[in-house]
Amino acid sequence: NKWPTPKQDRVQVHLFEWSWADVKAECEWLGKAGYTGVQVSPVQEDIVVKDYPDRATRQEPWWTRYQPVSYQLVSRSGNQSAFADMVQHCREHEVDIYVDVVLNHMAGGSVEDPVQHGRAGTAWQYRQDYGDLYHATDFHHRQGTGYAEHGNCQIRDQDFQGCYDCVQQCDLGGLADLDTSQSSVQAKAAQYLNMLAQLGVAGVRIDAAKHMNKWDLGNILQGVNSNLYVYQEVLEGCNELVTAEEYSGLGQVIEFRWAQLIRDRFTARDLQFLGAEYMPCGHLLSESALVFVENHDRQSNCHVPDPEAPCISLTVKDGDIYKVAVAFTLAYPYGSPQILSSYAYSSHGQGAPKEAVHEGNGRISCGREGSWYCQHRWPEISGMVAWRKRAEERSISHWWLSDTNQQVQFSRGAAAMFFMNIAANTFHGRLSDTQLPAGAYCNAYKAGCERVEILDDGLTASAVAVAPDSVLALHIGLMT
Ligand code: LAG
Repeated sequence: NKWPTPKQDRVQVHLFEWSWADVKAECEWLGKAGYTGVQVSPVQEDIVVKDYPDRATRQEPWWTRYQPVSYQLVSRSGNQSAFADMVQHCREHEVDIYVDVVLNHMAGGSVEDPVQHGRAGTAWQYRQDYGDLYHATDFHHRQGTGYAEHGNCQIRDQDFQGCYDCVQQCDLGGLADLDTSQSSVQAKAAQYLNMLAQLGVAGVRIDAAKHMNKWDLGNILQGVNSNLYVYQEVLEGCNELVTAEEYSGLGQVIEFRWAQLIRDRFTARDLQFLGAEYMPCGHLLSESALVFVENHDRQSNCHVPDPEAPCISLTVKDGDIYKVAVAFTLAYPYGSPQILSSYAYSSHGQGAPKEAVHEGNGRISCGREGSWYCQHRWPEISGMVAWRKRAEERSISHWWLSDTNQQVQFSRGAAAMFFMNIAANTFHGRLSDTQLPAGAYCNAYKAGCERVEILDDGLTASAVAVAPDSVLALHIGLMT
């Protein structure tokens, strides 16, 4: 298998907009906590935006990174040597680095735009030249809506249901759409991936994969001469012409329907119909799916109301119920989970904090006003990463749903037990058979040790109390 799929006990974190130095400083802790990979923001040269409203306190809008100018490794996060240094250091701590690669398009604009310079100084002009890398003939030129302004058609909402080729050949929001059917374009993309692999990168997220023909993408990946772990962004809505399933032969696919299911069930506060089989309009096989509760795009849609892109995920701003939903995603044996680690923002493109504050040990200081959330460090999340690791490949046993549909309990064999309460009141009672060996356990969802004793018959020795929107999670790796 050229593109190895990760085992189920893998959990990766997207350190959104972190610098290479900050990722490097985090890796030792990440490895110990059980994280096996980090997705970093796009690494290639991007556009420079000088004029933006909050430039006194914030970096440029995060989305500049999705507008490639060249494949040189120069970004806000650092240069190539800092990147290579991070990759090596993280590998030493058994943490893989995954790069978000943007192969569908180059930087956007309109045909009137003058020559500009990218972050590494590369001269580029919309659709005409991107340094020596791409020129006008490397892009799609398809008639249709928006052609006059952009020199190519623009993807319209109705295309998702009505025009398969438009989704893949027109521009995504003014971003110059590469004609990936050309072998010379494929070769350049493959060369970029090979360069990353050479530096020790273990995997790639393929940005906007839905907007590239799967055969073209397959050809690009054929040109890669090492074992890259591939996961593809195919934002499948229901009833769309381009489907997530089509891409599963090339690697994993980000399963947006999981995020949808999670949001639906947890906001309805009803834990019936919770499981892969209830995902809206189908689901990928577990080994093909990458699952998440929140991602960087969703955070922005949900935090900043956008009539054109309504909020369809739970996000960090939902508070305790979000933590429970992430914990459940980590406990449930479906797909490979990705945790988003982000910062608070209040407008769509808002950039990362300008000055990251650091702790004495060199790691980012989290949780300050306007700063990084560091969701991956929260005990509710990191404790569940360790839980998932202990559960290994075991499947679910003893699923129990309360009469009110607001508590669920299940085990992963005799290794791990998960109980969640999303009622407005504290749950008091003894748990049903946990399957666990007798002994004294700590709740993996909480910092410190909230002690729970399990008897020979797998039952709790006494009543437990689980607060509203909270979890009791036990595993054999956390006994006292
Ligand atoms: C993705 N997946 O398919 C990324 O997850 C998503 O974050 C990217 O959009 C998108 N595809 C393109 O790679 C982001 C922002 C957009 C932004 C774009 C390019 O969500 O808002 O567009 O990156 O920077 C921006 C402006 C647009 C403008 C466009 C072209 O917001 O108004 O039309 O640039 O100039």
